[in-house]
Amino acid sequence: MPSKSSRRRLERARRLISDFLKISLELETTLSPLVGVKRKEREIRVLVVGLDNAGKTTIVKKINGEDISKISPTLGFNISSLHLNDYRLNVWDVGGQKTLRTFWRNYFEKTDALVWVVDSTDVARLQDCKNELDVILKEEKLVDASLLVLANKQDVEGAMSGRDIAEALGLVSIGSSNSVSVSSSEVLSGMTSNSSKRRWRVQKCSATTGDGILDGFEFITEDVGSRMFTLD
Ligand SMILES: Nc1nc2c(ncn2[C@@H]2O[C@H](COP(=O)(O)OP(=O)(O)O)[C@@H](O)[C@H]2O)c(=O)[nH]1
Ligand SMILES: [Mg+2]
Repeated sequence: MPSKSSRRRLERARRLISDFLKISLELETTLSPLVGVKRKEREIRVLVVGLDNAGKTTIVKKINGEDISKISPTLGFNISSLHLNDYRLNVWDVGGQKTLRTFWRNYFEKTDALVWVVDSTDVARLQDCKNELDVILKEEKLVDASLLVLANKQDVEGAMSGRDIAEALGLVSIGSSNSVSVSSSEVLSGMTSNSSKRRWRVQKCSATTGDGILDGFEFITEDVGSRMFTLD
């Protein structure tokens, strides 16, 4: 149980984050001409979530070209910007520890794509990982967001395969291949089976070597791009 004072601190942090997000969203709306600019600039808002220790911060720092040798657990959030295929991806990395997961909903507003990072070596927490993903996928504000699952830490021997992870997360029903395609590099993709038309992809990657990360983000530019910017 967190102590009373740390609960108070968490509550204060939650309020601050929430106020900050409200102000930034209001600014975006008030300065309506900027919305036009936003469309021209082809901005995509990406939320990176997943259990703590999955490698979220390492992934975000790696795409930013930052030093990944000293990364400590994320208590608040990191924002970074990635230019890819004529899009600007604003990438939000949010702390994933159990006590911080209640803050995730502060970031859902206007999210175009969800990146769910999985530690492919953490078999013990795979069920926990599925449960948290199920909760987040039910969020009203995220029904249209594309889903990229990054099966991270593939550089570690014995890491689970993309298919193992897709099955464990319930994206692929075991023994069935309905609406799932598997490419030669073992990238799995499909649509979720609920009423939303969410497209997903499971991409193997390693934040340490950088392998697979940009391939995953390419899916976001393709999928969000085809949904949002077809009139441009
Ligand atoms: N071997 C390996 N370790 C990784 C990889 N990605 C992250 N890590 C390590 O996993 C730990 C947690 O990473 P971090 O980015 O803080 O995870 P977060 O809690 O999801 O933000 C750190 O010790 C990282 O160095 C990876 O692809 N391979
Ligand atoms: Mg982190």
